[in-house]
Amino acid sequence: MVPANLPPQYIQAEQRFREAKTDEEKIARLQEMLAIIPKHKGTEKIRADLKTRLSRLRKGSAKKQRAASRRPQFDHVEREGAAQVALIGPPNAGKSALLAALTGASPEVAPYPFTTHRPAPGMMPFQNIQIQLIDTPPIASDVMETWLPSLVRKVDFVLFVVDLSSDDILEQTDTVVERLREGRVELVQTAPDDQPASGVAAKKTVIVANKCDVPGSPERLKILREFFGDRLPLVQVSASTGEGLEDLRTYVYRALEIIRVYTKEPNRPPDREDPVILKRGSTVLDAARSIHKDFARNLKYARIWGSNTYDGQRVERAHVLADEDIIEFHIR
Ligand SMILES: Nc1nc2c(ncn2[C@@H]2O[C@H](COP(=O)(O)OP(=O)(O)OP(=O)(O)O)[C@@H](O)[C@H]2O)c(=O)[nH]1
Ligand SMILES: [Mg+2]
Repeated sequence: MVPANLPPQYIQAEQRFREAKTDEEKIARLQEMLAIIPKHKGTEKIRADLKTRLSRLRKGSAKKQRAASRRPQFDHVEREGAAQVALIGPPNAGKSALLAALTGASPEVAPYPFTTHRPAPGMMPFQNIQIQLIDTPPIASDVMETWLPSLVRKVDFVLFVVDLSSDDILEQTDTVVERLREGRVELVQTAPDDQPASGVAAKKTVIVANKCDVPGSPERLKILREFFGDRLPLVQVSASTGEGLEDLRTYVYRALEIIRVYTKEPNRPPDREDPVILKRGSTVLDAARSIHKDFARNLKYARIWGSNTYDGQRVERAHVLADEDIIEFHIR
């Protein structure tokens, strides 16, 4: 007998379950139904039934996973722009909404969890450069795409989006940290320069506390800060109202530790449209190398216009460049 008092969210989730095509999607939907269904005597049978279906699907899906190496692995997104940054986090935190707000891309945003299934890139403008952001599927205690940690390993920076409208914010945040750790990715405040190809990868991360527009968010932010504040830096934003998004762009640019350098030819103005992107600490020689290796070999000296030099100052190959320096190469 079906009890008549199932909430409308459950009926909707059930509808989505029926529309689900892949096993992973079905698993996610069943979990959603289990999370929504009221827990009392009247729903006991349904819950037991849901659990059985879930465990059957999981077994089947594990078997399929072992068998099918043809199963798509989305751990690689073609790099574009000045850097690659991943948006990760628990279900429904607003990762896709943030991608849309920051890049103008239009991923699927929905009021229920487990909406995103594949990495979706978009380009975020910052001043005169573009930074690639990648939206990813959610991480929860029992759902994480197998390829996700490996995608996170490859990015330059991580935006760890958490949900200020959720009462489970601490638990959700912890779960993401733990699950990635199992995937040998450690989210850290500052990462060392040289990362191992295998083993644990330390990824520079900021917690982006999203939905700061909702009631109760200041209190949840405070709790979040208490528990995670000394491990990871934290910024608050709202993808809905746009609050904090401009600061977030600047934050990302600074965190990437990159500089922009403009090249010019003698007696010509510099090209400010298309800067050369270099790691902070790069030298004149590094800049020449990034343009062409012959260029580096034949480089005699350079002239610099910028904040740390006087205009047109002649510098040697080992001179360290600053953000927005203009550089004129002189070749033998
Ligand atoms: N109030 C408020 N709601 C938001 C904000 N950002 C996102 N939302 C809502 O939160 C819900 C989930 O947003 P999504 O962007 O789909 O979340 P997600 O993290 O991509 O979810 P998954 O793909 O399922 O992991 C949607 O209903 C959004 O409209 C925000 O800043 N404030
Ligand atoms: Mg999403």
